[in-house]
Amino acid sequence: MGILYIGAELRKHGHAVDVIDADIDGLTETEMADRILQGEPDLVGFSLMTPQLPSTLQTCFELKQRRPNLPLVLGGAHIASTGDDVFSMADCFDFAIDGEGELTLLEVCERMQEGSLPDCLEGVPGVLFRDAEGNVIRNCPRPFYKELDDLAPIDYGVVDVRKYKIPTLPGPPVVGLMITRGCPFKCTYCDAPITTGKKIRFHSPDRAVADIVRMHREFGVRGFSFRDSTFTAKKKWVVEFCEKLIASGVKIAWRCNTRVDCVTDELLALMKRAGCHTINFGVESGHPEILKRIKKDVDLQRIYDAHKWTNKHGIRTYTTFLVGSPGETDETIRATIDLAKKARPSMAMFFVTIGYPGTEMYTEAVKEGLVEAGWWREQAWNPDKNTAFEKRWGWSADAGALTIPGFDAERWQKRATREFYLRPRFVWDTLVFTLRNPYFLGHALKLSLEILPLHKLRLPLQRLRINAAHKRYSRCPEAATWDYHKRGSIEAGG
Ligand code: B12
Ligand code: SF4
Repeated sequence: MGILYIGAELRKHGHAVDVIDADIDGLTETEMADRILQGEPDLVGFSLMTPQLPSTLQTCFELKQRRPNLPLVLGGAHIASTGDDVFSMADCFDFAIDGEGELTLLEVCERMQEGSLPDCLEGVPGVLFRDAEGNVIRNCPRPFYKELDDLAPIDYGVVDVRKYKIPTLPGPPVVGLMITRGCPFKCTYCDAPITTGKKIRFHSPDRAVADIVRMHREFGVRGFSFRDSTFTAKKKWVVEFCEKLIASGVKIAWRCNTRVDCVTDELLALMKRAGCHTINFGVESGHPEILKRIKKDVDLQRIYDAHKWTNKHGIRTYTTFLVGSPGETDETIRATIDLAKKARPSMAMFFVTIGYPGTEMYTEAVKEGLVEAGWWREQAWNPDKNTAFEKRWGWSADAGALTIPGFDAERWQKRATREFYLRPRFVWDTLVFTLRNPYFLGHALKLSLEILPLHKLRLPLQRLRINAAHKRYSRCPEAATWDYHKRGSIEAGG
């Protein structure tokens, strides 16, 4: 999504932009490099989260082999959380951008028209680069933008919007939107305040609604996924936004992420009237000690209340939990599973806790020997370890998972998923919902295939599916041992 915002800003200033979504198109690194070169670009930018590091470096490496002088730039959450670390891993890219990229990349593009790399990067805030002598230079950071409305609206015109969907929302197309940036909370496992700032910044409700209406009219978008870290952090803003959305008359379904202590019964009623279809509550644990330790300061009663109100208003709840946070034991995870069943979210996901770089949890886990320092340097995709669920959603990672002594996170993850989904209450709720909302049928069927122990039978059809997923997700098998420091020899070899 970040890259679509950057693309919009560049286009606004007259630059031609092409966006390739390797995840949506299921491209391997070589296919990605082919597609990039077909477009004959002057500059190529990659957006990467930590799990995408091996795959991105592999693509850069292939591009440098084939076109050594093509400038390549890295940006995104991984760079924001690790800074210049990537320079010590590889030199198959030219520079990197830390933080929000719209204005930084625009400035770089403009400088590149007059000067050449790397000199033209000197002094551009937010840029990290290697100078002519090979020293890594870290320019001063660029402050987070204060006025989001000054940025160009996200531009979905550069991708095939029909490919974007979320199985739990009516569509396609269903597109992502980021109406606010930043998060004031302090959850120890979360990277969002680092990558987007600790102070929350807002688009004006007028601008947000105008963007939605435009996308609805221009691309027929019916479903929106608001990816904001904590969408309802400021109640007054949400009320104004919902009222304006209702007044616009546009009929859309949307989902958002928030915390249980940032919703009220009254606010949820208004959100429902404005088209809110699903809320993703990040609950993480059902045990007060773990909640305290990960600095998710909410009390258990609030978790139940928020689910009760949300369900009452007919908004679906999609609730996420962590398995294997520091201090986790069989007893604390049992409390989490029991809470998940009792709170009755429409869907629940149980993720093995990962210590992402830059987070407080990472620092704590390294100190306590729960994760290896710099684990991302050695990571590789492990298609067999990720659940079918995660694979289909296109997001999966197992590197960086914490090792909690005496606790088997993977086993508990599977058990929690089975216990949650294989309950008569869940089956009944989902059946009723599917009968009322036929679009959900496909998803409900897939869900049953993934959750029921049927997959153990390895039906021929399923084996085909698993093989296809394997091909798609087993990107870059050599990544763990790959030596990306090969540009010099490539250049020497012509
Ligand atoms: C939306 C979202 C998703 C979506 C879509 C992601 C996408 N590709 O667009 C989905 C649901 C698919 C997703 C999945 C995952 N996500 Co996510 N996601 C987010 C979320 C909520 C918002 C990101 C966003 O779009 N922001 C809006 C834009 C404007 O900001 P941005 O992306 O940061 O981009 C700006 C800058 O980073 C920079 N930039 C970005 N790319 C580039 C590229 C270039 C060339 C340049 C110059 C600059 C630049 O400029 C952009 C504009 O200002 C963030 C949390 C948050 N609130 O920030 C987590 C977050 C980015 N996700 C995270 C993670 C870990 C994941 C997963 C790995 C989870 C998992 N374990 O499976 C997966 C990985 C997916 C994959 N295929 O590999 C972490 C990243 C931590 C890290 N160190 O990498 C975050 C920070 C949340 C967290 N856990 O703390 N995610
Ligand atoms: S988990 Fe949610 S509430 Fe906590 S810091 Fe991250 S985005 Fe904010």
